[in-house]
Amino acid sequence: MSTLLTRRKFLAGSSVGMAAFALTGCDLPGGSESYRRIIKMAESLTQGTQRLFLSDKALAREFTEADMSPVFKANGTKHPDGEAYARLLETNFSDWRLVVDGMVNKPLSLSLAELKQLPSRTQITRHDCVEGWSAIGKWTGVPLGLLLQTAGLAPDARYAVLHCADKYEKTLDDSGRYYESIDLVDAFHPQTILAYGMNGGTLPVEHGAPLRLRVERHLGYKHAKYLMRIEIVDSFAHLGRGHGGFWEDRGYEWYAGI
Ligand SMILES: Nc1nc2c(c(=O)[nH]1)N[C@H]1C(S)=C(S)[C@@H](COP(=O)(O)O)O[C@H]1N2
Ligand SMILES: [Mo]
Repeated sequence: MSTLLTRRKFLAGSSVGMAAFALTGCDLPGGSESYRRIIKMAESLTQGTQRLFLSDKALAREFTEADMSPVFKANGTKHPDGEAYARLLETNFSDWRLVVDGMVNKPLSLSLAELKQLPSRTQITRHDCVEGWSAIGKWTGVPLGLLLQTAGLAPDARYAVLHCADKYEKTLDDSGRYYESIDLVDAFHPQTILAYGMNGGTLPVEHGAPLRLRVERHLGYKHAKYLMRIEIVDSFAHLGRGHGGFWEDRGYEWYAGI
């Protein structure tokens, strides 16, 4: 089962091996150190790497512009409460950073402007919510796999945990904060992107600005909005109520495949 996959097994037997993970010491002008490292990584990505990630799982169906829903419902949090988010929004997210840390060799900290300059993917997909509605939308963002390759995963890394800015429920133990987790197969899946664009424009606040996950072969609640931090872990038992996500902690399936 995919959830049992560790990075070690993931890479075992692959001819891509460490070549795709090799970094050169060459400096690029501008941007943060994290940004420069990702740019170098993007240059060294080979077609073999892409095929490695593709071979494991099929792509979710992609649609055409003509299929796009005229109205895409917003669900769950539509505007995070609190001063911290209000301040970020006020300055157009110029002070926001995405942090990638946990079981990585080198943590990353990336501004929205830096994310937007990285290689991107645009996909038109159908979003299915457990509440019984679907909508087809166009998403643009940076492949999560690229960031994880650059950060470099520890041998026992197993999940990417997505920490969000919003508290869906106000609880004393802080378990109301929205979070999600996915395994490494989904994290490196080519359609798994961190989206800053929707339907050809900037990702609106109600849909998760400045950044939200798209993990296309899963139900709506896995697509975490208002991303702040991606933490690589070997277990999510210590997070929230221990089931790997806000809705999982309230009885929903962790895998949530479509
Ligand atoms: N941070 C956060 N992410 C979230 C939610 C939420 O309430 N907070 N709701 C989830 C649910 S149930 C769905 S269906 C989708 C809705 O995404 P949309 O608002 O873009 O339609 O976001 C998911 N991600
Ligand atoms: Mo949902």
